[in-house]
Amino acid sequence: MIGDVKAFRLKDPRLEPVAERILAGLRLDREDAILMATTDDLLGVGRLANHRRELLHGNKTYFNINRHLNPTNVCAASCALCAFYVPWSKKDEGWTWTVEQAVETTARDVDESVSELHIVSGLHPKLKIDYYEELFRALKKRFPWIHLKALTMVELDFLASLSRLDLGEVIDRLVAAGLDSCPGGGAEIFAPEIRAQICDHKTDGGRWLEVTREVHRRNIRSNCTMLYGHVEAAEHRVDHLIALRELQDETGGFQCFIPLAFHPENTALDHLPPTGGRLDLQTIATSRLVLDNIPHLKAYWIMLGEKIAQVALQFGADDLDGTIVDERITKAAGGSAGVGMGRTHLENLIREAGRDPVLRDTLYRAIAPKTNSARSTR
Ligand code: V47
Repeated sequence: MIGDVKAFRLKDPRLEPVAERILAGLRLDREDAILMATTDDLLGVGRLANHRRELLHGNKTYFNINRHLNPTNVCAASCALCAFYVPWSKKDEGWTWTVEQAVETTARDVDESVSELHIVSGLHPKLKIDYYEELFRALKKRFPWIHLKALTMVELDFLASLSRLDLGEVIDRLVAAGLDSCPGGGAEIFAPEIRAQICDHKTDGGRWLEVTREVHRRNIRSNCTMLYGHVEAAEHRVDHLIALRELQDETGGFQCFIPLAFHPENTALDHLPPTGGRLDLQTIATSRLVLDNIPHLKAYWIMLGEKIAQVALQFGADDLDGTIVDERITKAAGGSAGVGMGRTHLENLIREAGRDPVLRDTLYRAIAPKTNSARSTR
C-alpha cells in the first residue's frame, strides 16, 4: 500500500498537496475535486483513486447476476437526454405490459441463480401505485428469492403526485408490496441550468435528494448516479458529487455510485459526441476520491463498454454491475456493449484486469459459489 506521495508518480505538482490529504485520509474540498476533474495528469488521479479503492476493497471486484425489467417506455417527461421513451401521444409505438405480461417476460430469463431484478419504467400517466403494488406482489410470489431493486426517485415522485398520495405513504405501500431497494437513476446533473437543457420537465435536483432522504429514512438502501459527457462542465459534476456526499453524511443510505456515460444517438442531443475513454476514467477516479463516504463505485459495463470498464477497475471502481440480459435504455441510445453477459465472461473480465471477482447480492453480501454447478447463469 502506498505510504509516500512520491509513489503516486504525479506529473502535475498541483496534485501533491491533495495527495498528502488523501494519504492522511482527509476529505477533498471543491477546489481539490475540480483539480482532479480537470488536470492533464490522468494517471496521477487514477493512482490516487486506486489507493482509495484498494483501502476500501483490496483486490475484490463485485458483480451480480441480475435482470432488467422495463414494464413500459411510455413517458410523460420527454427528456432530451433519453432515447428510450415514447411520449403519451404516440403510446401505441411503445409498450406497456400488464402485470401478467411483465411476470411472463421476466420468467423467460430468470432461474434461481438470478438474485436481483432491476425495474425502471417511463413515467406512464395511467400506471398508478396499485399497478406497481400488484406487479411487485406478483413478482415476489413467482420469484420469492429475488431482490426487487425498483423505481428511481423520479418515478417515486411521479407516482406520489399521480396517485395523489403523500410520498411517505407511497414508499411504505411499495415496500409492503415487495420493494427491497431503489436504483440510482434520474439524478443526471443537479444544476438547474443543465437540467433545463437535458431533462427540463422532470423532478428537479433538490426534490431528487429529498425523495432519497425519505427512502433512506425508512431504512431502504438506494444507489446514486451522475450522467456526464453532455452539456455539463467539470464544476457541475463536482457540485453534483458534493451534493451526494452531503446527503450520504446525513443518511448513510447510498450503497453505490454509478457514473453514467452519456450516449447521444437517437436523442434530441444527438449532435453531441459520445464520451471518450479519458473523460470516462477521470470521472470515475474523481468520483472515487470525492465520494469518500459511499462504499461502492460501479463501472457500468453496458455504458462504458467492456474494455473501459476493465481499466476502470484500476481507476477507483470496484463493481461491474451484472449479467443484465435485456437492457433497453443504453441500447436505444446507440450503446453497443451487448445485451447480456455470462457469469463466467464477467469473472474472466475481472480476472484479466488483475482483480478477484466476488459474486454479490444487491446489498453487497458475498454469495458463496455453488459447488454442484452447471447452473444457468447467463
Ligand atoms: O436514469 C438515460 C440514464 C439511467 C441515457 O442503480 C442515459 O444499480 C446515457 O440509472 N445515455 C438509467 N445514460 C440507468 C441507471 C442505472 C444503471 C445501472 C445500474 C443502476 C443501479 C442504475 O440512465 C437514467 C438516466 O440517468 N440515461 N438516457 C443516455 N442516452
